[in-house]
Amino acid sequence: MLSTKLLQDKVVLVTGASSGIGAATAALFAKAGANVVLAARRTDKLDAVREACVKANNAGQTGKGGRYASISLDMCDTDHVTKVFSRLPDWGQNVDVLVNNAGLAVGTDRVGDIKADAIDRMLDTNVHGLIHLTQQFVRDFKKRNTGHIINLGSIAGVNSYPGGSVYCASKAALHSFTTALRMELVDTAIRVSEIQPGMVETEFSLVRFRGDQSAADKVYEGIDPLSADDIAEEVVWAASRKPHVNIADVLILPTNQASSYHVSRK
Ligand code: 8X3
Repeated sequence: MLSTKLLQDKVVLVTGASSGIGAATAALFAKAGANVVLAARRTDKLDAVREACVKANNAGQTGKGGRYASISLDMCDTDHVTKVFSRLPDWGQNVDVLVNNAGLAVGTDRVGDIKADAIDRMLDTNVHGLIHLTQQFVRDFKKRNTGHIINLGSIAGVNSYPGGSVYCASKAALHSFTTALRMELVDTAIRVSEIQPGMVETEFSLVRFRGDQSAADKVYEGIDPLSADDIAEEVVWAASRKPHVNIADVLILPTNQASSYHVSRK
């Protein structure tokens, strides 16, 4: 089994930690013996994630980590994002791994019909918020010449599709930003990774279809989609490699998905 030993007692900050990939990732870091700062807009949902972290840490039996903090982070509020350091706990001032997971898609409307608030929410969360937050940590990581930024991209950033113009553009922007950042930091010890999932069954589609469960279910009908845990494993794997190993890009798809357009349903 691959070791996650290098994560023991490290400090990890996960955005969008209240559900789905973020929550699963936080728990898996806790299991590996890391201390985790859970960041989300909906802090009321973080209590359950915190409990899951405690359980996972016990199950991991590393005897390490065990510190968790819940902080509010509204990715659409630039001022709130840029003051993130003031909300970090004392033990979490020196973050080792930043997982930029917060992101969403709103609607499948075609260009011409996309609601202004949907455009703003997607670009503010997936692009602007992520950039503002990353800037805070890059400054700090540079001072300490350490740190790892793991960005959650998407197959949608590789192949765009009709009805996904803004979401796809946001993930393509994330990809370009991540690639340029990796280049800028090439002469440092700071690592920059991007995990690009395909279809993952989480609240993602429910949010996209504004709470319409049957529309959300249709997305995954007849295929065996990825789970939040599948992606958490990739994130934790990337974060736990030796310092000279940078997992640059990981495209992770369900076996019956080959691209945004190639999906085989039973
Ligand atoms: C989500 C993947 O294919 O639904 O990032 O756009 S997809």
